[in-house]
Amino acid sequence: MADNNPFPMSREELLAAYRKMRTIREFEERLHIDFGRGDIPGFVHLYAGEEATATGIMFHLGDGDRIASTHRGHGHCIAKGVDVIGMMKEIYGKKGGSCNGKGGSMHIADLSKGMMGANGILGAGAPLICGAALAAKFRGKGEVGVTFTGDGACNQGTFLESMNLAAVWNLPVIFVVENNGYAESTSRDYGTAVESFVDRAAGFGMPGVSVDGTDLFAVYEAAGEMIKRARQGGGPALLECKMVRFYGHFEGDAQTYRAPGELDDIRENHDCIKILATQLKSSGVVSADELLAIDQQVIELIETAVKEAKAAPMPTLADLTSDVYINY
Ligand SMILES: Cc1ncc(C[n+]2csc(CCOP(=O)(O)OP(=O)(O)O)c2C)c(N)n1
Ligand SMILES: [Mg+2]
Repeated sequence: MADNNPFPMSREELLAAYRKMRTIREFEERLHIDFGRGDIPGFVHLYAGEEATATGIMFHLGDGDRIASTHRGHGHCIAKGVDVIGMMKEIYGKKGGSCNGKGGSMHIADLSKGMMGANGILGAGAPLICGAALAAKFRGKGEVGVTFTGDGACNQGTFLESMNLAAVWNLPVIFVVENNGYAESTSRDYGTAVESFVDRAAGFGMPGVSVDGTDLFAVYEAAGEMIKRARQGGGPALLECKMVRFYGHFEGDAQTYRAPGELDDIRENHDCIKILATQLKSSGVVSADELLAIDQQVIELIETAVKEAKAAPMPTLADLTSDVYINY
């Protein structure tokens, strides 16, 4: 393999990033199939297509850094290090899941990993992360908070109020706007007046940058600078990541609002994993065989996760009242 690495990550980090992205994709593709078979209860929103954003950002975070996620949160969880088998059990509604099967897809949380929770309420992650960032500021260890918000949810008052609060209190928060072009079936341009979400950052006195969210390295570098600045007391920033989603808003969405050929174009020309794999192979830093080996290991991991999720017991009636209140 060539010594000459043109990427902003080491060879080991490149392989780890590829593994994360493939794990998210395989997890989501499998949920798509299993949900279609009727195996999964509840509601599921898939993150497939958006993997480069979660991975590029989370690479800079440790367990002490907090994130607040969205209704489309599986990718954030996996990138932040939440156990994949526990997540699969959770989505199947089983005991032993990340929240013992009582949360499901939209409430996966793991505080030991700094993952404060997926969230079914649009715009609710932003005020939560301000609280976490305020605590981090008082602790003084340089920890940061990152909140993810979709292009639709950015129009919620909670999001805008949180940006103001974070700026006034100089909190270590990164507001990540995941702009996938749609809020359910409403296109971004129909629901939002500004050209770019970055235009809003100046209105709250913070820097903002817009990147191609399907480009792992663009996300990685922009997030890295903002996170470093926040750790050093520089305050909040906004990062817009423009991206695509491979599936409908939710599983079962007929997607009649898509233009003809739109999905084919997305899969063909805007697949962040395909783009990364091509870059890695053509640079000579990573071989095709190394990537294939990772693909195989990821497929086996997800197969194991599904088997364990199916075999795990359901929560009992007695479990209904546990974990409701915290004991001090
Ligand atoms: C406060 C609130 N209003 C409305 C909804 C219903 N809802 C769920 S997802 C969604 C669209 C979100 O779009 P966006 O923020 O762009 O995120 P994406 O689904 O594209 O990731 C809506 C309107 C909700 N969950 N919460
Ligand atoms: Mg959206």
